[in-house]
Amino acid sequence: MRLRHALPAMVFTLSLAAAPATASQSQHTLATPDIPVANVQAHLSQLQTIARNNGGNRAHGRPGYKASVDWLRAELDGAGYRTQVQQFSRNGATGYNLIADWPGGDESNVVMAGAHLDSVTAGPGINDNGSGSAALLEVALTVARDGVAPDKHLRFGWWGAEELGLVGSTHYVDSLSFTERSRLDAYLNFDMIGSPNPGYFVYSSSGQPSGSQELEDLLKGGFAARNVPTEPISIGGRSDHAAFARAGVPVGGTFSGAEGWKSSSQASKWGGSAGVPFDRCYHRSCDTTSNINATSLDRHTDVIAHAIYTRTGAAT
Ligand code: DPN
Ligand code: CA
Ligand code: ZN
Repeated sequence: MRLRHALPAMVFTLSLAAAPATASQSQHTLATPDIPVANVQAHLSQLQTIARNNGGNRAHGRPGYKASVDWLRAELDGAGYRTQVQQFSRNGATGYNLIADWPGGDESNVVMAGAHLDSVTAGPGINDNGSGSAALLEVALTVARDGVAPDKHLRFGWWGAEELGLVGSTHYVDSLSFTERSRLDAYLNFDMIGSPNPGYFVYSSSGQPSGSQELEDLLKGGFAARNVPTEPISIGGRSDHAAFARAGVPVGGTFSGAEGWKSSSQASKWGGSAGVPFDRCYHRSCDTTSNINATSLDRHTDVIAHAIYTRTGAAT
């Protein structure tokens, strides 16, 4: 009799002890979110309105850039991010980086994702790079809505003056101490992800300083899970991952194509038109919300969320 009573008591004790572990585990195994593309498109409309109200662009040193930073910062502050605006100066004008930290996680293991927020002066810069900027904003808001508590610390960066030669991101990396740099576990870059004649490119880790096979596989795996074929691409020094790579931080990213032309084999696997650019409005006034392929924007955004949730330990 004693034994038969003792057994259920022991099971009861074990299950009590296991309960908190199960609760915290369920936070760590949150499914990768499926981000509604309409939310990302709404941010792009906002950026286009900001450009329209400020002389047609969101370029460094122009009022449309600062208005973009102010809007983005308010969105992130409202969601519970710790935000900072970092200033620099270039060509006689003040530039701004916006850094947003999600409170919590291991600050000696920081996963950082970034996108440049400035446009060229020719137009509103909705694909280049409203798209990467809006996708990161929506992923950040999703993290907040989900109440995600990742193992690693999560930080987002929106860079100024990329179009003048990667100025903002370089300034940010230069501003970090050796210790702060060594705490960066990864830097993921998103520059043009909604191209109207889209490709599905993942930054190649080979031949890229600080290229990371792990990050390349993580991003490729995100597309593969959605049955989207990818190609590796060598971006070299053409976007904001470059300064992080030089500092020895593992880098990766995705890209839907700029002025280059889609080949016929690319058109057969991805659809769209061969023999024309991925983005015929690259750096032109027609880079508006009409210059966005919603399927590309949706897929890249979902893959960004997958990579961020997985790399930080928010999802497994
Ligand atoms: N650096 C981009 C721009 O802002 O013009 C274009 C680009 C991005 C080109 C990534 C190639 C690869
Ligand atoms: Ca989606
Ligand atoms: Zn760009």
